[in-house]
Amino acid sequence: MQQRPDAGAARADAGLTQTPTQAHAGRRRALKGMAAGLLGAASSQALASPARVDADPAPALDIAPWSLRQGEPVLWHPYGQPSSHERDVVRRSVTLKAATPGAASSLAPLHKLYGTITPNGLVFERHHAGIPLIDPDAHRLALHGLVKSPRVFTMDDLLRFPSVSRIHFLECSGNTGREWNGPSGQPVQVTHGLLSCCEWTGVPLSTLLDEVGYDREAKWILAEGADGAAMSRSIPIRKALDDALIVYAQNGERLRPENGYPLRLFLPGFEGNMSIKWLRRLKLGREPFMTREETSKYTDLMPDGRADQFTFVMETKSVILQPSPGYRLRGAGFYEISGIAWSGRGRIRQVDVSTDGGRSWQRARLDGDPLNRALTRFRIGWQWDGGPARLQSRAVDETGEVQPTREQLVARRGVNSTYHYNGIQSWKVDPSGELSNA
Ligand SMILES: Nc1nc2c(c(=O)[nH]1)N[C@H]1C(S)=C(S)[C@@H](COP(=O)(O)O)O[C@H]1N2
Ligand SMILES: [Mo]
Repeated sequence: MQQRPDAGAARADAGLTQTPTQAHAGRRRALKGMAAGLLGAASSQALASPARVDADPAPALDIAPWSLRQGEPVLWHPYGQPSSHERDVVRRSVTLKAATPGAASSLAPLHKLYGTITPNGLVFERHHAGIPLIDPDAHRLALHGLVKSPRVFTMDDLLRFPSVSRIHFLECSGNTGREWNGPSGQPVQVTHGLLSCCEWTGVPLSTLLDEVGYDREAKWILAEGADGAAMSRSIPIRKALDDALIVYAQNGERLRPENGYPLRLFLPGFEGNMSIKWLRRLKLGREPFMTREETSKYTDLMPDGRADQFTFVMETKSVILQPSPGYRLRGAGFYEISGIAWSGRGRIRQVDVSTDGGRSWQRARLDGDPLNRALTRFRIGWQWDGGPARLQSRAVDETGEVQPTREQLVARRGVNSTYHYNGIQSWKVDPSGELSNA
């Protein structure tokens, strides 16, 4: 066996060999910063040290078996995989009450995601007729209707156009729908998991419209998928010219089959349903096309029995992910509360957090500069006194739109709606440390 370099020296470089007294003093400094209740943005950062005050460092500095031998070879997994210890960080599926087995969705494990980008293997899925496995060489995108020169593009054609990469969230308008009638008892993966955020790469739709010379009479575009559901929606031309993308890559690699490979439409901030996957056709017309998905479905039934149609924008919303139901707090003391906020109207301006069910609020700190129509991470320190608590977050976007309480939402829209629920979410904390959606 090979001789190891001096492990102690290597660890001293990494700053891990503090004497117990040094560690103790540092810890005391950190603890002094802890006021009662929520800790504001400035003070909380220094407090998140997980080290135990009286821990004896000696056993922890023993050499572990994996430090004494060669590790797995390079290309252990030619396509990398998470640690086997993260086996439970997976999408969960829900089969919907539908006549076909392909009508299903899977939910992203938001409670185990820590930044704002959803890894490709964990992006939520919503299919109306399963996942078509498409040969990219055989795939075509037709652009026709009110245009000067109709065109059929191959994937190779599309890859030659000037491209952009942008970070945006994608949310199904059915997300959080089960909270309309009050707390569902479900954890955040189930209540909010029809949500992801990726870096999307493709061609601006406006570029393709210029290419075919669109007629100024055209006000709507029909987008149609190549799946068995032939999913189709009408897109206002204004959105198409503004920020719509014809996407072929997510998070740096080509789209996954379940997210639209080889080509999808992407409409930033609009309900997920309109971002047609496996895109095969765009047809320009004067009127909306009144497809099944925008007449019978994806409309919002109001208390007076009428339905709102073409409710495209996903409203201002936020949710606490850590901690959330499934987590258990281990005793009174410091915790960081962290979650995500987003708005289909633009950037997140502010997120406030309450630990007393909305009686008092404190401003959370936002990571970096919030991006347009993307998830924004918020964080705030919390000193739990060990008593009952109720954690809530409330987002405000750059247009001044404030995330409503469930009561405010119900007063405006009744409880007939399925889609577009963006109410403030509440996690109950028991003195035992157990969290629940109650
Ligand atoms: N062709 C096609 N496009 C589709 C769908 C579909 O079933 N077929 N589902 C829509 C719905 S309802 C949503 S919420 C999003 C989900 O995208 P994702 O599966 O990549 O998360 O795709 C939309 N585009
Ligand atoms: Mo959806």
